[in-house]
Amino acid sequence: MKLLLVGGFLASGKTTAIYSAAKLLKASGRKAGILTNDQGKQQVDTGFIRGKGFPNEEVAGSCFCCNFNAMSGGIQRLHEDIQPDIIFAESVGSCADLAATIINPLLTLQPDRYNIVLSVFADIRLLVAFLKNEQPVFHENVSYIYQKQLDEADIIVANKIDLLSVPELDHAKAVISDAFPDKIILYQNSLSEKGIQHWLDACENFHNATLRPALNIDYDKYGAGEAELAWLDEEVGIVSEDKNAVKAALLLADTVYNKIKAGNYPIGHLKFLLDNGRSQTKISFSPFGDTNSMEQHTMEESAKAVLLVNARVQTAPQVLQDIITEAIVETENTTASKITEYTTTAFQPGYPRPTYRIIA
Ligand SMILES: Nc1nc2c(ncn2[C@@H]2O[C@H](COP(=O)(O)OP(=O)(O)O)[C@@H](O)[C@H]2O)c(=O)[nH]1
Ligand SMILES: [Mg+2]
Repeated sequence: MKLLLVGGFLASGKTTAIYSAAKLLKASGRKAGILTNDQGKQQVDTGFIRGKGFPNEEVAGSCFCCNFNAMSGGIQRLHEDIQPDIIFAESVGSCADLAATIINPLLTLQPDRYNIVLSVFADIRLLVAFLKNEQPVFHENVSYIYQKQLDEADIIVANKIDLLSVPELDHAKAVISDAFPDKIILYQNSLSEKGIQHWLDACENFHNATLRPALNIDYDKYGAGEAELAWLDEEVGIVSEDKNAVKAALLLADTVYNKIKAGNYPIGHLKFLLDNGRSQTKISFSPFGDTNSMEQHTMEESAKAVLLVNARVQTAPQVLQDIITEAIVETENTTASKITEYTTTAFQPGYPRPTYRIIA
């Protein structure tokens, strides 16, 4: 079974690429199953993938490596339920050491079953800034995770090349190929079918059934990196007598983003799933995210909407909780809407304790 394990930092474009690849495969009569993952329990990515109608299993409340059995169970269920040609498994963006904790255990437990490729995605702008060590965006322990993710890749996907000019891309290619002379590197635009097809072809052509070498990783530093980041998951309901619940939801998203920016808290990924009862849209702000959701989205207006917030930001959980509370009050006042918090959790990921760690 072909298992495409898709790792890489927060907001690097993993879900976008998986969704586009699954669509392409479907168009050519092939079936994809998708396993989503996050330490949070209410995942924008899971809602997005299910909303698009793709077969999905989810590992929630833990990364894959710390709940290996949930991950392998999810793969097994996808296999039994839909007999997919390919399974995509997207690991949470703060996770590293996947070769030793996921690939090697799968290859050891069922040696003849899996044909695994680990693609590690990176936003090409962040990758170049990281490699040139220019004004680090994140704490050094977070950057440590970033480095370790790249070190163990079978394929590095330097993504979002459409956001660079031709000279910038040439420069980026020189910096990246210099840093990873022995790796397969794809320079990709995941918004283009051609880019996605090229990635799928590279994964199809990659074969390595042997145990991967051990990554030299200091778990205390890795754990400290994860602890620098705060997670907030919150679902709110918006009711508007003036039938502008969508506008209120978009304003809430922008207000949360602007407050995080104003506090200078580096954004790993700030994402929202907006549902007006008839359709859904995903809104994303990344470390370089200067997207304004009000300009981007033209969803049909509605008297009611539900907004799921997933914020992964370098700060303390309470800071995120306060920001969302303030943003709700401001949005209610500006739009004359009523916003109810249905569920909320804010936390830091715990120390990584993998179920298995098998080294070659
Ligand atoms: N311009 C551009 N944006 C991209 C590309 N790939 C992903 N994105 C955007 O990057 C953001 C984060 O993408 P997502 O797939 O959710 O990242 P993940 O956290 O790694 O799963 C979203 O706004 C995507 O639309 C790309 O190749 N080009
Ligand atoms: Mg994702």
